[in-house]
Amino acid sequence: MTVPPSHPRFKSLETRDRLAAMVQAGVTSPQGLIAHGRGEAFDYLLGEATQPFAEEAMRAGCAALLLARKPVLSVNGNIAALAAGPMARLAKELGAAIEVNLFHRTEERVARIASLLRDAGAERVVGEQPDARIPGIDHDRAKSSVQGVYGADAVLVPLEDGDRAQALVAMGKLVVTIDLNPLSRTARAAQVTVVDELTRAVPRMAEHARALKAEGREAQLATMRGYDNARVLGASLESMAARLQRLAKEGVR
Ligand code: PTJ
Repeated sequence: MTVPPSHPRFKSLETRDRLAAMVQAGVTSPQGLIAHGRGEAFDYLLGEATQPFAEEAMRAGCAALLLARKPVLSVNGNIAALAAGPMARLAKELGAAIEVNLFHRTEERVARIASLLRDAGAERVVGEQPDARIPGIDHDRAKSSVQGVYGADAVLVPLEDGDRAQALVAMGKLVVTIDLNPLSRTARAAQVTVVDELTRAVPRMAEHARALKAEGREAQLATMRGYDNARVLGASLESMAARLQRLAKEGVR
């Protein structure tokens, strides 16, 4: 890392360095860098901060995953690079398994990500020996596991491909995503969309999960009943639009 911590964009530049190193280490796909850049652009529009509509979605997503019989968290190359430890802790809070489920799948990358997750403390990691296919998806990215995403009734699929998110919904699963782009097909297909940055959202979701466990099943059910993803997606767009209008009025310096 050549950028000093005093640089005003230090965190962003440090994250880019980490992703670039993880591409070289064979964990993240080169395409993951492009996906990250798109996310960064939307994070500017959010003000690079977790907004109330994201908190609401995180709480609903955690309630859904706690109420599920078989909750599963899906991890790809970007998530492994940026949030392996927090995903392992979230899985523990939710009693969930983790599946390494890749868009640009290679067996070497699956194995590296699985061992990264285990080193970070994850207890139940599957995906290395896929034994099922997600219907309606061509190519290797359909590969899944009965003990993982395929057999789950609720899934957290952050930074997900739109086709696969739609296929998971079509299988009858409750789909929770984290995606900075509220216009993406995944954001619109999911039943719960957390419009927030991954490294802010995952640790915060672990806190919501802990709180909801203490509140009990009735509170979890009430949280889900009161949740409306279309309203939350609308609020995210309104927040971005309002911020742009405010900046346009005040003058961007
Ligand atoms: O490791 P693989 O092979 O499974 O590939 C993973 C990527 C991410 C490359 C693949 O799933 C992909 O191409 O994803 P998309 O279709 O580009 O979607 C990624 C979405 O995540 C986009 O809508 C981005 O805006 C969003 N995004 C990117 N970085 C972040 C993010 N959302 C939250 N936090 C981020 N850090």
